[in-house]
Amino acid sequence: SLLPRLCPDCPKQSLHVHLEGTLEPDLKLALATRNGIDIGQSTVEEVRASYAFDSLASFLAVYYPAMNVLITEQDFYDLATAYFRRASADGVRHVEAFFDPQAHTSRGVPFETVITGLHRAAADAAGYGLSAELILCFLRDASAESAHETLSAALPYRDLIVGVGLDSDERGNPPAKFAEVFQLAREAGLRLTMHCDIDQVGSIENIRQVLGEVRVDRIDHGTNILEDPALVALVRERRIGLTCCPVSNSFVTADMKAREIVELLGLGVLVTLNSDDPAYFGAYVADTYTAFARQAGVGRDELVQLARNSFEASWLSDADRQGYL
Ligand code: ES4
Ligand code: ZN
Repeated sequence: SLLPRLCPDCPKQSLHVHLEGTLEPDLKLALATRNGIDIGQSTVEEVRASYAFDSLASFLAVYYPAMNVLITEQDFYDLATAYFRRASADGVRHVEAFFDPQAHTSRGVPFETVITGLHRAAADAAGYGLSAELILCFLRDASAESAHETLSAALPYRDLIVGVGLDSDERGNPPAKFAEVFQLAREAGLRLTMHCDIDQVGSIENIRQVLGEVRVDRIDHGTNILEDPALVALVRERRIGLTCCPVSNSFVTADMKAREIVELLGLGVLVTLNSDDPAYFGAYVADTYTAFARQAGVGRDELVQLARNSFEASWLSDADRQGYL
């Protein structure tokens, strides 16, 4: 049988984590106290009990209100620093982390407060052996106009972010809705990725859009690409990384997609394992590797390949990448 943790220390990268999804109950309570906010919960157990859901919609309904405790630059610093330190303990050497500025600017928190706190945490991570980059994620259930406004707010800080992504509720919000703002982001020198995970027949159309019209550099989730062998061949040849999140999938789709991940790995696609929202789904990166291996029935060799893939799929410069290999 498998060891409890198969790959606890093998070097890896974390390419699909939402920093707001790393808000652990103890930090949520501490920030609520610090900011004088009544969140209706006063113990870690109560907060943990509130982290309950069984679908994407019920998850998002818990996830966004929880962010109300994030107000000051220091709050964003503390959030990201707790994650970066935890990731470092899992053998993670490099993180490319999402943040959702619209979830904060819509509450009156300035973009500058968010980016300044997160960037300071990313810069300080070098002090404990981790490099960290930030990916600005647009909310796909907000308007394209709101995404444009967010990109405009971000451009003065362009050097503090490596790319842009797209998250939240995919249903009815296809990639093409954001093709123009993603094109502007590319012209500003940013890398592109989008969540593509909708769990229903016909979702392959969203994958066609991200690879065709939008021309992303990575796809977040994306295991349903297996529905079309021509698209599988395309991502393999373009070396487009798929940032899969099996434990997250097990919550919001009741399926880790382990069989699909193993199949894609066998086909030579650049699949990687990631934690998505570890404070909510209960697994950071090393535990995600272990949970996947158990479900998939694979061993250390496959996990090492997945960890290697995470280095190739990252947006490090080739020179920086060599330093890790
Ligand atoms: C997310 Cl699990 C999931 N799905 C879509 N958007 C998200 N943002 C954070 N977690
Ligand atoms: Zn995600």
